[in-house]
Amino acid sequence: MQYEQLMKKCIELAKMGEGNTSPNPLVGCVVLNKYGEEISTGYHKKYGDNHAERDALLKLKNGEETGGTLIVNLEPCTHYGKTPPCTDLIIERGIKKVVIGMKDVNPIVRGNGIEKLKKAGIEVIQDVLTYECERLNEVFIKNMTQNKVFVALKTATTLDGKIATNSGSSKWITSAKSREEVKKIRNRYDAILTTSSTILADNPTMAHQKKLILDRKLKTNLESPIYKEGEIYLFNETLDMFEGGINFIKTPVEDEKLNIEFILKKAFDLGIKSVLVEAGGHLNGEILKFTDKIYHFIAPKITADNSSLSCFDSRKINDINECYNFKIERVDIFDPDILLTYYPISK
Ligand code: AOF
Ligand code: ZN
Repeated sequence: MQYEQLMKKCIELAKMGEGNTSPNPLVGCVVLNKYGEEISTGYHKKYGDNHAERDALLKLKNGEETGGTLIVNLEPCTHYGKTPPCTDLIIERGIKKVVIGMKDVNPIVRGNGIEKLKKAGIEVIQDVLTYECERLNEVFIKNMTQNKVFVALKTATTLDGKIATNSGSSKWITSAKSREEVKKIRNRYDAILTTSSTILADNPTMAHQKKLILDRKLKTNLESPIYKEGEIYLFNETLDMFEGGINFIKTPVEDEKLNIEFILKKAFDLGIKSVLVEAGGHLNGEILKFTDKIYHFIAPKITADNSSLSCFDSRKINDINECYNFKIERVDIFDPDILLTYYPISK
């Protein structure tokens, strides 16, 4: 109980690295002296930089951490990677107690960190705010345990689940505040994923350093704003080449659709650990079964028009029990809209 507030602080510190640590985890750390007073904090700022524990400990120069406590959301590492093992530094600095949010899922660490600390006579307290720590590193966990890309999806709809009218009019359903939040969400993921239909309908820029574009028949104009910046991966049914700054990737087709499993596997092979899908109802519906998390903005508007376009639209079902089911994790307000964050129930 007494360490929950400090673990929350580690999580907040860790989030300062959001968008910069991939493929590594988000980690924050707090150090207390032997009297229980906070004397240092640290976090993993970007890939290749010091781990959070090292960042926090190296700020201390006078030995005031001797006999103290270190709180960290992820089990400290034991391997020589970009930096020497954090466990060694923790032991060297005379820390007496280590409080950990979750075990590391990285097979080269998993459990070894805890064991090494205990062998050195350090008291280890485990599983403090584990659920929150696991959510914080949900991308890292999926990558490490399943060797797959984490798929998040963002949609913005009216109260009746529509993303545009039948003629494609969609600007803007949600408020400027919501659209600002979308930029922050994008920053959490390695790449965005969209389709030719969205490009042809909205001609968006979708600022991001990596973009996966699904355009089976290469219908989009390569001069469109979306192609102007970032690394582009253009999944299509014919071309396999690198030209004009674009990676064309020939993709298998089934039922006149590009094979999504192939695309997601390819992305992972390319070192893309997470994607944010920002597309229309057809792709959203198709990719739903591969989706790990949904950000759903809802504006207090109703089209009351059945021919308006729906946010998930890829099949016909007869039995209501065939629905995809979710657990709503959060409700945030971006006045006057809400943002629902939800997860598929089976995950
Ligand atoms: C981090 N930051 O604060 C902690 C990590 O690529 P390396 O050599 O830096 O090692 C990355 C692994 O280290 C990572 O997969 C995780 O298991 C462990 N802990 N990593 O990047 C940190 N504490
Ligand atoms: Zn480490």
